[in-house]
Amino acid sequence: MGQQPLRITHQMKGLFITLEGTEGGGKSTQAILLVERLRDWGRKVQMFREPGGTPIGEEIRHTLKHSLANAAMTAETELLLMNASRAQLVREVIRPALARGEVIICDRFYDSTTAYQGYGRQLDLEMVRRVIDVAVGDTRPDLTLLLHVPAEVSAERLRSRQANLPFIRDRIEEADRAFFERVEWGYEAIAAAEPQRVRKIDATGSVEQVQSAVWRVVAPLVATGHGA
Ligand code: Z5A
Repeated sequence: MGQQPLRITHQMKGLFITLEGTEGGGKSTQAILLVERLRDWGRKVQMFREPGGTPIGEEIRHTLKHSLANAAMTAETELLLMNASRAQLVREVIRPALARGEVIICDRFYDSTTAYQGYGRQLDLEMVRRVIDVAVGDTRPDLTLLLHVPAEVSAERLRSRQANLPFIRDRIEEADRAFFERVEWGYEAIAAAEPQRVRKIDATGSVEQVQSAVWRVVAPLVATGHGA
C-alpha cells in the first residue's frame, strides 16, 4: 500500500521534525546530518535533544538519567519529569523558533513518552496522553522519522560505542529486555495509528544509506517551502 502524503498540521510557518526509535538506531547521528543538509539548503535550523535542550531541561535530564539519588524514581515521577523538560523546551525555544519560520529537529519528543513510559513502564496510556497534552499543547511535529533497528543491531552498536567511552550509569538503560520489547511495540502502535506523520525508516544499513532514506522523506517537505 502506498504511503499517504504528509500533511502540515500546525498553523505556523516553520517545520518541526522529530527522530524516534529505540536506542542505537542512529537518531543522533542522523539528526546531525539532517541539520547539516538543511543548512546547506539555506534553511535556518535548530536541533535539540530530549530530555534536555534548555538549561532547565538539562538539569532534569541529569536527574532522570544519572543522579545518584534517582534509583527509587517511580514511573509517574519519570513521566512528569520528561514532560516538565518538554514543557520548558516547547515554550522557551520551539514555539518562538517555529513562529520565526525556522526548522526544528528534535532527537526524541513525545512519542518517546508514549513508548517508554506508556508501553515500557505500563502507565495508563490515557493518563500519559493527558500529561503530554499539558506539555505540548498544539505544538506537534509535522514529521516523525522512526528509525528502526532489530534489538541485536542496537545492542551491538551500543556495545561498540560504550567500548570507547567511560562508564556512566544510566538509570533508564538498566531496564530489562521485556521493557525494551514493550517500547518497540509502542513505537509500532504509534506508527500504525499516525501513518501521515510517522515514517518508519529501516536503519540497519550504513550511515550513508540511512541518511539517503531520511532525505527521501524530508526533501519533498523542504522543497515545497516549509521552513524558512
Ligand atoms: N526517554 C523516555 O523514557 N521518555 C521520554 O519522553 C524521552 C526519553 C524524551 C534518552 O537517552 C533516554 O530517555 C532514552 C529514552 C528515554 N533511554 N533509553 N534507553 P539518550 O538521549 O542518552 O539516548 P538515546 O536517545 O536512547 O539515543 P542513543 O542511545 O544515543 O542512540 P541513537 O541516538 O539512536 O544512536 P546514535 O548515538 O546516533 O548511534 C549509536 C552508535 O551507533 C554510535 O556509536 C554511532 O556511531 C553508531 N551508528 C549510528 N548509525 C549507524 C549506522 N547506520 N551503522 C553503524 N553504526 C551506526
